[in-house]
Amino acid sequence: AEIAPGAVHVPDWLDVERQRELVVACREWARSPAGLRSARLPSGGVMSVRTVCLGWHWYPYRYSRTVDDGDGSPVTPFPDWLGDLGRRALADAYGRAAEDYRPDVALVNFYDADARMGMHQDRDERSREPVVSLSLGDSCVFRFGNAENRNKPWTDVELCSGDLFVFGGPSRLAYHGVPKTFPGTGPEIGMAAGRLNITLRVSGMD
Ligand code: MD3
Ligand code: FE
Repeated sequence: AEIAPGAVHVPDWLDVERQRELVVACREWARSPAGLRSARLPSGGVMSVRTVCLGWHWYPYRYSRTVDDGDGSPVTPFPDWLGDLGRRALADAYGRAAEDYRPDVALVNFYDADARMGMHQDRDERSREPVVSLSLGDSCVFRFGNAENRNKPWTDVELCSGDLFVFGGPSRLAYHGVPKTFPGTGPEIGMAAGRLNITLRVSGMD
């Protein structure tokens, strides 16, 4: 379903076996040296979501090759198979070839029952190529807003385990957030609890 120009939701895109494989991969990434951490905001706040970065390290509000706001570990590489998955995702969502889509960053966000993500824009990438989002585990309310400010109008969409969402074109700079998750709603895919979201992006870095 096209929620807005360039914002396409494909429910149930990943079958349960693929979801399990991604959960296994996320667990390995979380154990790597540059593993799960809660980003500290310049305001002094700490994000309630915990994140693993692949390819490039993201911290508010830039990208680096090493964990510059932590112990300086090298960032876990972005695997080729994840780029293939991103191209298939874009092709399925937009119904067109996507061989030229070359994501080089993945942000893996883990939400426990209390975690939220406030309304924000993703503008730290130096490219305006689409963002691919994959959801695993508990369902959530995903709030998709407008490109002008963090306020209404917005559309609330329920995102479930296995759902794909692609944000490109005029939707790439829309404000968005996750005001709520629904604990205990996830399928049996090897996650004890919580929600995972994987986003694939083009950093525009070299
Ligand atoms: C719309 N993640 O990592 S995914 C983020 O569920 C982020 O963890 C949320 O927002 C999550 O920055 C939402 C959906 C999403 C991701 C990136 C977008 C929507 C987007 C970039 C531009 C526009
Ligand atoms: Fe975002």
